[in-house]
Amino acid sequence: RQIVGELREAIRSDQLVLYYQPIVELATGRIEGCEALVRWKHPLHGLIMPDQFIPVAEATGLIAELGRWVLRAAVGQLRRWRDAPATAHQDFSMRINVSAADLQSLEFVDDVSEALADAGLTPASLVLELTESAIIRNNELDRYTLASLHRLGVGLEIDDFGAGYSSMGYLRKLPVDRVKVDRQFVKDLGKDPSQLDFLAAVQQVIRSCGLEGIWEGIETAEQAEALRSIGCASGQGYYFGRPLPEAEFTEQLARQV
Ligand code: G
Ligand code: G
Ligand code: MN
Ligand code: NA
Repeated sequence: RQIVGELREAIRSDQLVLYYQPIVELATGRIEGCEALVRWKHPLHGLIMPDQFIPVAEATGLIAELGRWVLRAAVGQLRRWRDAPATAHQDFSMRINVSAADLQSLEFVDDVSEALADAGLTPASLVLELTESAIIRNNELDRYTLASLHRLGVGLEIDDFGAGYSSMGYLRKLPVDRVKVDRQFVKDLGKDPSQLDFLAAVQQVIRSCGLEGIWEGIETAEQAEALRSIGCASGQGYYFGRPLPEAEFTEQLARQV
């Protein structure tokens, strides 16, 4: 279809743009990292959200090229923030969303490694977010890629945890270090008093597996405080900041340093 050609052209002519959403340390409010979220600045249709074109990219094989663009752009941005005195932040990490198809690509690990080396960044400054559905397929190539990425030293995070048919079993087996809990769990906070007990139990499971939890979809101060009160370390959501273009996010970062 026409959109496929346009998207290919968009990747090559830099019509894609990254927005950045803060990830915050709940105890202090400090921005500890950000998630890069891609948008398409279409010359005629304006800003197009990823749910409108990521599925197209995945269905047509363009996702590999798109993923490489996102990787390069995100790593380059982190380099710029590290170099600017106002934002030079020692343990600030960049997160990117990785598609299931990326794990199937034999070059993916080399792409990540080269992008980091070219930008002069340590692997630990990059975290890859992988959806449960991508991880759970659990085939040989995925396992090999995950193990290689883990060995390289980039952070590996399960995204949208609990959104699908989650299996607790894999939390202990996979070489991941973080779990981002799906926002539906936080959304239900306040509806029912037992929901906080439930979230505390989820948090315990994550901890007992030696993993770090990141809680997403935090939209109010009450939600942030409730999560902090049960010992959750990190959060993300509109309460702390919406995804913002480079200039605005840079201001938000610079303000706190
Ligand atoms: O950005 P939004 O705020 O609308 O994100 C919608 C969805 O698109 C999310 O599920 C997110 O994981 C996905 N997404 C956003 N940016 C990227 C990206 O760079 N690569 C991939 N594969 N998915 C992305
Ligand atoms: O699926 P993934 O977690 O990668 O993508 C993040 C998506 O969640 C983006 O579409 C982003 O805009 C959205 N998002 C981020 N914070 C909030 C929030 O507090 N509430 C809601 N409803 N959506 C959010
Ligand atoms: Mn994500
Ligand atoms: Na998510």
